[in-house]
Amino acid sequence: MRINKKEFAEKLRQGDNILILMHEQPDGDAMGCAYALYAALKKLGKKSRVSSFDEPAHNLRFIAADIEFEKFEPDLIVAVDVADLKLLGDNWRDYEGKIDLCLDHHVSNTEYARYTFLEDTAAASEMVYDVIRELGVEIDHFMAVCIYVGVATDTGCFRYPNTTSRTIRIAADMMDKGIDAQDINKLMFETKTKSFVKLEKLVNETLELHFDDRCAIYTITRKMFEKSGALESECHPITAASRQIEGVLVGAVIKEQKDGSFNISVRTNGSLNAADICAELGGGGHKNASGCELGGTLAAVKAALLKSIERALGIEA
Ligand SMILES: [Mn+2]
Repeated sequence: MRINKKEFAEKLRQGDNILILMHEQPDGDAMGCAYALYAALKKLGKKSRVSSFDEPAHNLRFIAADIEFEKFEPDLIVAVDVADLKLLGDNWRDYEGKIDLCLDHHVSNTEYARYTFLEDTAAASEMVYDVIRELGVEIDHFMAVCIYVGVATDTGCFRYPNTTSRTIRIAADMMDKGIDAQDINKLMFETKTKSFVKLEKLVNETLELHFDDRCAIYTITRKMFEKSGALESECHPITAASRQIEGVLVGAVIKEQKDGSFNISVRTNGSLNAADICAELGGGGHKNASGCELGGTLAAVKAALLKSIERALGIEA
């Protein structure tokens, strides 16, 4: 059932021991949402903890660094920025039918939770900002850092087409709380690990251009991860790079997963709909940023992806 921010805040108020779940390989928005909400609930005197299947990326660990969670049996389970239960990770079945609340900004949300608060915002952290205000909790420095990290991540540091004036107003509000936005931006957007640079070099060799150079595809194999020592959680800049090539309307990254299947990230420019491209392949997401997962050989996966992209580009088969 769909609920609004007021009802979402009300349901949170009813819980005492609240477990917050993030998707696997949590990104800045997932971390921002979860930890800002956690901090707000603590302010209300509730027990809370954040849980995720994977460790956050190296450049996001500072958020959780000083936090020690208490142990408790949850009476309320909340998922934030999680479009589909399966995105919780390999143990997703443990939570089947058990998610009470979901706060999310993916229009493809499968409404797996009892109550879903869904808006089409640039970052889910914008919604958490609203909820914290609805709860009547004052946003402190830590929450401000979390929310800033969230909105900055999902807007590519305020450059992606999903960025709205409201996103920037929220970021400005967080800066007024005294956060060092420059420091956070440097860590998140201007710093690469050496292992990532090695991975980038290998991945650049895989670039393929299709459909009169309007489509760019990069491939990342397990071997490349092994060779470079880079982590999966570091791959976001490669995904972003796929649509940065001049004239490219759709960029995609095909990433081999540990179980041999493939994770596909699709990014589009302008009016081309990435969610439509991924929906045909069983996935979904946002208009300019979506994803899906496919089994089979790399060649078969690439062929299926190209077919869907071809259709989106309106090319006759
Ligand atoms: Mn998000």
